[in-house]
Amino acid sequence: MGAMDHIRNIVILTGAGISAESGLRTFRADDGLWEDHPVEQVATLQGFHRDPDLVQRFYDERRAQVMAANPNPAHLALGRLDMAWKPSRNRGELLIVTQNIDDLHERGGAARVLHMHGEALSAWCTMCDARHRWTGSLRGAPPCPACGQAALRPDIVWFGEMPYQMDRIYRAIGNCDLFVSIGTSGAVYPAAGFVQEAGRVGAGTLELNLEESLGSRFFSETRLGKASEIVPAWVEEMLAS
Ligand code: BJW
Repeated sequence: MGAMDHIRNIVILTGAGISAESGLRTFRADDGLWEDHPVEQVATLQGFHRDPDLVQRFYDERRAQVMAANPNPAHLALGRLDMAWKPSRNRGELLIVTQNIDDLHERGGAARVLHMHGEALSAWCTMCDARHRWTGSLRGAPPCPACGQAALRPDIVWFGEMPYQMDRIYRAIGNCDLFVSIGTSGAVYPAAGFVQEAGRVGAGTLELNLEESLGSRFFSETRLGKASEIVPAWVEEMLAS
């Protein structure tokens, strides 16, 4: 990678691996979430229509797990970077694009966080389009607090649905000098394609992951290890540059 002092704008993509050490299961590991919850049952609109109760139960459990989890040193390090890396401090822009539905980046101190696959602690009304912070259960079709209809679903982007805020994400990638991917397997598009997009605009590309991923060959540098160790080390490097 080029000299760190040429880096101004940073985009950081995170996936389930960054929250693994907080006790939240990843998807594609042998003991991952998809092992006992088939994707097509719990992460598609068709699955939801077929058995809403099953899907609501799955996300009720995920919501409870998220609330019981705490940010780990990787979230906290990104929180420090987010606080420090600002144009007003002669650095540049920063955006954390997370595929995760947990709120551990926010609780780890980061403010510039975009949840491209939705949020566990949000319910979306399919009748009036309102979104509500939701910490309890969605089973039994509770009424939407805004319109009263029993039309709330988890505010989650399922397969075949458009991830959130794609324009903003591509704009940030188009302007970045460094793209960093943390704890994601590179199996799910469009997120898996961001590294190539960043490469096209001449940005440096760095992968921080436990093991080689499907996308490793697209990165200019890959560092392997636990997020709780390699993310704080990288953040210290950035803050010292
Ligand atoms: C550690 C660690 C530690 C472990 N430290 N690291 C192009 C080609 C083929 C198919 C498609 C394509 N473009 C789109 C598609 C379809 C589809 C798709 O990608 N399918 C693939 C499976 C091939 N994509 C979509 O449908 C997306 N929508 C879309 O493209 O819209 C456009 C469109 C719409 C309509 C018509 C036409 C086009 C939507 C994708 C939605 C994904 N949703 C999910 C579930 C919801 C959220 C939830 O329930 O939590 O999001 S799927 C699931 O996978 C979840 C995750 O965010 C996502 C990514 O997983 P992630 O984070 O990478 O986790 P893992 O488990 O895979 O990897 C963890 C990694 O961490 C591993 O590498 C470990 O080694 C590592 N790790 N411990 C560091 N301690």
